[in-house]
Amino acid sequence: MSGVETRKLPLPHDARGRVLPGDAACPGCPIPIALKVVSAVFGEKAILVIPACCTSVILGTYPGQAIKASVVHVPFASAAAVASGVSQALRSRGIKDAYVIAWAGDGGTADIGMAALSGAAERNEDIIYIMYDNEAYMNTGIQRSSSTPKGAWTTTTPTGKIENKKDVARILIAHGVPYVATSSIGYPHDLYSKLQRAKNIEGFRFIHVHAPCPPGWRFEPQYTVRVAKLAVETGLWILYEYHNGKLTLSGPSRPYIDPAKRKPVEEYIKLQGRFRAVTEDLINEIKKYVDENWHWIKKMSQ
Ligand SMILES: Cc1ncc(C[n+]2csc(CCOP(=O)(O)OP(=O)(O)O)c2C)c(N)n1
Ligand code: SF4
Ligand SMILES: [Mg+2]
Repeated sequence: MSGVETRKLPLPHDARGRVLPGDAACPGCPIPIALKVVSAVFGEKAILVIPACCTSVILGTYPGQAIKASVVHVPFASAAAVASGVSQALRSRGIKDAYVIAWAGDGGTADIGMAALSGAAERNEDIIYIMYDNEAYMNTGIQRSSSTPKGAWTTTTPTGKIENKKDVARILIAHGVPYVATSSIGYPHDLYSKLQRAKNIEGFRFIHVHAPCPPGWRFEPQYTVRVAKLAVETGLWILYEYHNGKLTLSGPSRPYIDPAKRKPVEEYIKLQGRFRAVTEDLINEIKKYVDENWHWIKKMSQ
């Protein structure tokens, strides 16, 4: 398709070997997919700082942990603060060949971790912050977060969430940090390129990874990647990078700047049981939300 980034970077062969089989993830979990890409870029030089979330359970504890990288398990609210401390400690010891990566869920980022995140961004700490967004507190039984989208069922929004999803990437752009990107587990090569770019930038880098969760979103485990791709193809999730004050739309999202090329949002919604109670009026509100987001993207990328 013209205008679409078709470059397929081979992911290093041993990436798979660094995220070990037999972890505690549910079938179809998006987290090991994203972690394999992170491992492909940073290998054993990654120091992952992980607050309480599904990933803490999936990876487990040393020496039985399911990834070949350093992992620091930290309290729920503290990922960005601890990552800042680890980064400063490495700097004071003159260690330059390690990458401090805060890896947190949407609850740990958009809600309880927001103060620490904002502080680290404002100080321009030399860390990479990756928010994997499964759009609810999954580890504790599917409670809504501020990143849950409008209309979605969770155990704390039994008739569907009323509010729109909080846009964390935009909040980080407003902090003026060197690098912000949105990504998706449905496009691992796009995520790979963004992590490579982030690796070579100094200061605070933020990457927001859309991560569909089969039990939490109520779809069958074989559809994880399909749901992730549909989010992009319907224009609901937009892939872009913000670097040096400039916003660039990423290859997989480029066709969808044209509303005529977007798939109907119903295609995304109907695959997920969490949207079962969504009405036609709500679908129209979701469509309006999609259009507003694209309007912002167009304005920012001019
Ligand atoms: C201060 C505090 N409050 C609540 C918890 C319980 N808790 C552990 S993980 C979690 C949910 C995390 O949600 P998210 O960050 O979205 O990650 P996910 O589980 O979805 O991967 C909660 C509420 C905790 N560990 N600490
Ligand atoms: S609840 Fe969702 S994010 Fe958590 S381990 Fe299961 S599939 Fe993965
Ligand atoms: Mg979550």
